[in-house]
Amino acid sequence: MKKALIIGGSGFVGGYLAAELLDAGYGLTLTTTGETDTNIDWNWVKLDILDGEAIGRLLREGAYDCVFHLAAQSSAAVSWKKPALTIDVNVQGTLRLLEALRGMEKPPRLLLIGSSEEYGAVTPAQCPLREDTPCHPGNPYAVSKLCAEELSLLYAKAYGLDILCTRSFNHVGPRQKEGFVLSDFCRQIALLERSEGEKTLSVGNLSAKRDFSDVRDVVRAYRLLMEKGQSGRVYNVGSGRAIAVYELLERLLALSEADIKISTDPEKLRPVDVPLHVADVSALRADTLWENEIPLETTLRDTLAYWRAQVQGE
Ligand code: A2R
Repeated sequence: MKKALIIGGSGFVGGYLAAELLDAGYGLTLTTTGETDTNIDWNWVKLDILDGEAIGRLLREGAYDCVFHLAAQSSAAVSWKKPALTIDVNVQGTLRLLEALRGMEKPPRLLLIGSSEEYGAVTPAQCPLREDTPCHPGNPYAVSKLCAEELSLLYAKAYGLDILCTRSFNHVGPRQKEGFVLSDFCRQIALLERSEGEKTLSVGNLSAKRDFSDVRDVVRAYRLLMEKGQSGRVYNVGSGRAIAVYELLERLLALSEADIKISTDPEKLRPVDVPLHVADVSALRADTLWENEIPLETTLRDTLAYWRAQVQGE
């Protein structure tokens, strides 16, 4: 049985990745900075990624075959408010992990999870974005992710480490936190469905087109990359299809019986919003035979159902 470690297992993606790996027969350990007595069926370890000694100990004692590095300050919006924390966790944390790996006799394979935010301001003519498209990160989170990726590729080359990286496009689904567009829409709709009087949903820029995938498809791509991906390379993970945010909203509203109006909130408009981000996923497909399987309709229904359950009692 292959032994896997998920660093940052307690977040949105970690839970889905854990289920994917357990289903595929992996032995699994997950890290959290918080309490380890929740989800008692799973093997939790407490870890702060900034504690280099603790990472080294965990890797040596666990003798893992593979490590999925998910731990991050994962919000671009928060990164404007907390740039130092973002750089600490995303860059310094990754560096601590790389240092621990290079000190090992038989280091495990590492999959570093990056973000499409690394591409930043690109023109529609550059889409679909290939992994060799120049990156122009437009917020501290994007800078931190690109820096972590560059460090990882450098360590892979310099020290012969077995590392591969993703640039993951928008992934969505039940349990994603507020502050991400689909969760925000679903939560508002669920609350409005329970409210009296006029129902108005507040939105930001609806014209931006993004590449949305279901998180359950995304974690399958992570497992397949770990099993079949080429060492030392970066892979886009996305659907390869762009959908306008207004279309996402229209399709969600069609799933609700409530009569909901839309109003634009200037606070939610970004000073610079890139009109189109869509992935070229030919490398991921060629190397892993991965395809998106879950239709967007299913993702929208499941996420709205999750938020309807969440807001009960609010
Ligand atoms: O604090 P916890 O137990 O919630 O752990 C979070 C972990 N994390 C850390 N782990 C170790 N040391 C730290 N100093 C530290 N700070 C945060 O990162 C949690 O398990 C995870 C982040 O979860 P989410 O915010 O829900 O991110 P999500 O959506 O699961 O994204 C996974 C990856 C990230 O690298 C994103 O940047 C990328 O996918 O898009």
